[in-house]
Amino acid sequence: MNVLSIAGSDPSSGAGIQGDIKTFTSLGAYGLTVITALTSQNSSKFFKSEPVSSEIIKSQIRSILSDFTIDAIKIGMVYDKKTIRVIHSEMKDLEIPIVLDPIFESTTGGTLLLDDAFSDFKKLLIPLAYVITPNVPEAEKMTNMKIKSLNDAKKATLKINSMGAKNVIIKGGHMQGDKVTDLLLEKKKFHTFSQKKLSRGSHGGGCTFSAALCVYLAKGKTLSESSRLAQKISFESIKNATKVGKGLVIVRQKNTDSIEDELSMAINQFVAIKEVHRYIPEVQTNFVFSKPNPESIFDILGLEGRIVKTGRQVIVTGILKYGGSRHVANAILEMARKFPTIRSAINIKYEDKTIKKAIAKRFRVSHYDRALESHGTKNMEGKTISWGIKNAIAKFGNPPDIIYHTGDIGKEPMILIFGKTPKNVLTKLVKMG
Ligand code: PXL
Repeated sequence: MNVLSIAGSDPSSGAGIQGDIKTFTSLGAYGLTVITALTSQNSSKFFKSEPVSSEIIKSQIRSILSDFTIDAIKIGMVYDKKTIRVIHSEMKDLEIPIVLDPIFESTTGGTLLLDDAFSDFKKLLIPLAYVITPNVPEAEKMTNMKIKSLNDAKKATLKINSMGAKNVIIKGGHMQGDKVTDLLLEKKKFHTFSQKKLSRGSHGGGCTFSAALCVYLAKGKTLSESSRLAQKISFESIKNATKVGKGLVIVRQKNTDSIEDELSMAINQFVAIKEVHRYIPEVQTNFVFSKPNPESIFDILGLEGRIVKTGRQVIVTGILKYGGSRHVANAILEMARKFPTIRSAINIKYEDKTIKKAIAKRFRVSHYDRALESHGTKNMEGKTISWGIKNAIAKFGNPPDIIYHTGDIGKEPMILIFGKTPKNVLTKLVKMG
C-alpha cells in the first residue's frame, strides 16, 4: 500500500516529511513524498524556512501520481499562497482520500504558514479534505472561536465542516483535564476517543497522528476506527519519545504488526510475478499468515477479499484482516496443531505439471482425497479442509511443503503451499515455477 505526504522538511526528523516517513514505515505502508518547503530547526529552536518553487512542487506531484497507485494522501506544511494554489490545482479532481493537517506554527514557535496565505488555505485546501485534523489552537484560528469545552469543540467541528472539509477531527491535547479527548465529526455525527494525557512536551506527535490516520484510511479501515487507532499510535509515539538532541524529546514510532507487514509485502511480490494469472484458481487465491500457536481463524491474518484474476490481470481485493480467510486459515490451523512452525500458506490452481515439478524439486508433497470423506463432516464449512489436512499429514514426521487434492463433484482441485513465513511460501512457489 502506498501513501503520499505533501509537507515540509524537518531536519530534526521529528515532524514533517521525515516524521511522516517514519510513521508510514512503522505501520507497513510505503511512503512517497512531495516536499513543499525546507525548514532549519532543531529540538530547541526554529531558525528559518524557505518555500520550494511551485514549478518543482507541481513536477514532484506529477512524477508521483503518474507512476504509483496512491491509496491516501496527507497534506501538512504548505507555507505560502503559491504552494497552496499549485496543490489545489493538481489535487482538486483526484479521488484519493486527503488528510489535511493544518500546520500553522512549529512547537518551537516557527511560522509554518504565512499570514497572507491563510485565506487561500481556507478557500482552496479545506474543501479538498476528506478529513481535517486541527488541534485546539488551529481550530480556534480557523473558526475565530474560543474552544474551552467539548461543547465548544463540537460547534467548531460543525463550522469547519461548513467551510468544506467532509469530516473533522479536533485533537483534544490542549484542553484542560487529565485525559485527551479527540472529537470526530463524521457525516454529521460525533464520536469521541479518549486517552490518558501525557505531561511531557514533545516534537512530532501531531504529524504522527495525521500520518497514521492516512495509513489506516489507505488500509480501508473506517474513519472512526482509523481515528481511534491514530490516537493510540500518536500516544505511544509520545510515550516512547526520546531525548535525541538537547531540547524537546522527539516522538518515536514502534514497528507495529510485523505479521501484517510481511504478509502484505509477500502479496505485493506474488501479484508482481510474471504471468501470475496462471496460479489463480476459479475460487481465487488467499494468502495467510498466522500468529504463533493459533487457536482459531481469528489468530490468522488473511485477505477479507481475494487475489482475483480477471483475464490475465490479477488484482488484490479487500483488506487484510484476522479471520479474513476461512479455507486457507483452516488449513493452517490444522497444520499448526502438528507442526507449529508452519504459519503461512497460499492456495493456487491445481495442475499435474506443478505437482510433478514440486516432486522433481524434492519438495515434500502430500495429498488427500475428498471423495473419501465421510458424510458427517462433508459440506460443513471449513471442516473438509481440516479433515483433509489431518489425513494428509498423518504419516509425515516433517511438515509437507505442499498438499493437494484432485477435487470432487463440483469441487475444484487445489494446491496449498505451506511455509514458516509468507516469504518462505513464495520462495517455494517460485522454485516450483
Ligand atoms: O508539527 C508540525 C510540523 C509540520 N511540518 C514541519 C514542521 C512541524 C513542526 O515543527 O517543522 C516541517
